[in-house]
Amino acid sequence: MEELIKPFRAALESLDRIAADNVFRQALERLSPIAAVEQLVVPALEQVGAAWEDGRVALSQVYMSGRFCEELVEKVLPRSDPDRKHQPRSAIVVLSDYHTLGKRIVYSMMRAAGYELFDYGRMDVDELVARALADKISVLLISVLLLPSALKVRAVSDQLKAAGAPVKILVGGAPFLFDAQLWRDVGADAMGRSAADAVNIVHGWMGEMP
Ligand code: B12
Repeated sequence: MEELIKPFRAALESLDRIAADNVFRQALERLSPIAAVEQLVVPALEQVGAAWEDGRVALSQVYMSGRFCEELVEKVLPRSDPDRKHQPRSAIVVLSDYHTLGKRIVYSMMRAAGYELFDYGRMDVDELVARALADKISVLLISVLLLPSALKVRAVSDQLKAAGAPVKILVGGAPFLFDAQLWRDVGADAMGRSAADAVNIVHGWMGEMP
């Protein structure tokens, strides 16, 4: 897959949607859709992000790369699987910031693995707490890519605990990848590095739940 990352990234950075689509199709000839996303799309976007940090690409290129990838992912990841699992009431959300691609991938992967969960889209703390309580959520997946958003998980956790709601919080996204201790500091129950982690962790929790 390594050899496809370079041309895929080049296609993204030159805003060549057709070339990006072609490289993605080549990946799909060898890999499942979710594996193609995790092994091609995610590393390529990370490299585009790193190039932006070094001043080698413009923010507009990062933005368009994200948009192209969203379209590709939307086309190939299944929205549902008929073989649903018995499971705790679950929801996924982007807390406060506007980085939506990671959440979309985790959501699709969870659903492809047979989990049904609410997609809350993007919310701020108060709205999220109110909605999770109203929906009687037991497992809350939170995606953030900005550090200030990550720090807000603490308020979500505290408010849910104060309301006596036994909600397990699973977090993921860039700030938690940069700082391996951060998930504990903000009161989460676990951190996942990938969409596959999300499935495995929730599966593990199911065994512990009534
Ligand atoms: C694309 C991108 C954007 C796009 C977003 C487009 C979109 N629709 O999502 C745009 C251009 C809009 C953008 C804007 C900004 N961005 Co930006 N962006 C990125 C970039 C390059 C890639 C993010 C991405 O989509 N990756 C691909 C997805 C699939 O990966 P992912 O989100 O990490 O998700 C995977 C895992 O983390 C995990 N995961 C994610 N969520 C969850 C949840 C759970 C429960 C689990 C288990 C797992 C999990 O699974 C996913 C699949 O493998 C990152 C760089 C990086 N290293 O992450 C910066 C980055 C996140 N951005 C950053 C910044 C600073 C900004 C801006 C403030 C820039 C600016 N000055 O305007 C704005 C803020 C916008 C806002 N208010 O939210 C910083 C954040 C630093 C920080 N931690 O605080 C980063 C890290 C770049 C950097 N190193 O500086 N950005």
